[in-house]
Amino acid sequence: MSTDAGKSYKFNIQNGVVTGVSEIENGYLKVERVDANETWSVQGNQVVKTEYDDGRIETTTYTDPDGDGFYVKASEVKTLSGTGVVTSFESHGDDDGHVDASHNTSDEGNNDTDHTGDTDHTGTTSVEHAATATATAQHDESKTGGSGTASDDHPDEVSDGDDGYEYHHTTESDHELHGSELHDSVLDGALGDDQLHGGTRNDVMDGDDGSDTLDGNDGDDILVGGGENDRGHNHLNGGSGDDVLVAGGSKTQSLDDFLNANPVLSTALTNDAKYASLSTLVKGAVDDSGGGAMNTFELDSGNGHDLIFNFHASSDKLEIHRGLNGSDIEDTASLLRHVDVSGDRVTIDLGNGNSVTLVGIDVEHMSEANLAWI
Ligand SMILES: [Ca+2]
Ligand SMILES: [Ca+2]
Ligand SMILES: [Ca+2]
Ligand SMILES: [Ca+2]
Repeated sequence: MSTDAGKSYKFNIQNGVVTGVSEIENGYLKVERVDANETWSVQGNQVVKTEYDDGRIETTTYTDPDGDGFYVKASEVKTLSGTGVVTSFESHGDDDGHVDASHNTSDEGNNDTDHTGDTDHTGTTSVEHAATATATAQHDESKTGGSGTASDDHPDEVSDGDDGYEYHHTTESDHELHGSELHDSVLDGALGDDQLHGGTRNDVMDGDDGSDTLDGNDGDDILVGGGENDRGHNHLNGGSGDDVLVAGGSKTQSLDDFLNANPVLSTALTNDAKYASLSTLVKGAVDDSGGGAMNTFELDSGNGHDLIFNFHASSDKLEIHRGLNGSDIEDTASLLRHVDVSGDRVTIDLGNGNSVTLVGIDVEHMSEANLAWI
């Protein structure tokens, strides 16, 4: 959160146990009380705080990139207690221990051991996602992908979950589903080529196999092109709001590295029935090839702060509207002026307070072939 800007932390660590916490803010050191609802642990060179608050588990990771004993907050993941549903995922940038409270953007600092404290990043791109505010513990709808054949009766079934979501399913091939304007929706594609249109609320959409078109519309949405066996050509557009977009096709090595470094996120994605394709993807084998899937992520004006996961440098593309947000982004050269690379993350400032961050990607193999322009 922005209130964390300007803060760093010092930990007393004895025999691998955190025995004291101090917070340094604007040069002042303050000894923090360790509340009963929080536990601290040392994991490698990271310190992890787990806090239970109002039904939520908040896991905060602190890193000390330059080894000077002053830690900074690297990431913060909130999940619903008992369900593992991620309600908020946030990475904080601070590569070299200094923070500038006057900025509200910075590059991502999570897991950036190879980051060399580079030069011109301007603050903190804090990407925050709060799409899934409710639990799905009771929802045991296990998406099988179906047979791909049309169902006789209700190809477009709608049901109210007891989790606040309205569930839209289809067992019919090449179907079109529309989310609700009143409720958060789950749009569940089948094996064919589906068109999934989110409503204005926070939707969860999963294309599954086939060449799917996913349009999140307003709200903070989660869009998944398909699982690890997806061979489709998927087109994903989060729309406005802060969306999480996941490429269909095989799991990349760098995504796996990222998930391993963020087990809370991995567990949440694996457990939640709403992410059926993603769950198989998380558990699947690493194969950077993409397996023949092609995913296109369309970026237009006012996209908010989107996160893209499982981007395959071999086959996936960002499709960028020229001059979006009134920016000077017109081609590769102008785009590169807006790109900030931090470890296996690439953040592009798309202008006017909008950005996209590709998380856990194979930066070395990215090329112009990963860009398309419209
Ligand atoms: Ca599909
Ligand atoms: Ca698909
Ligand atoms: Ca939506
Ligand atoms: Ca968006």
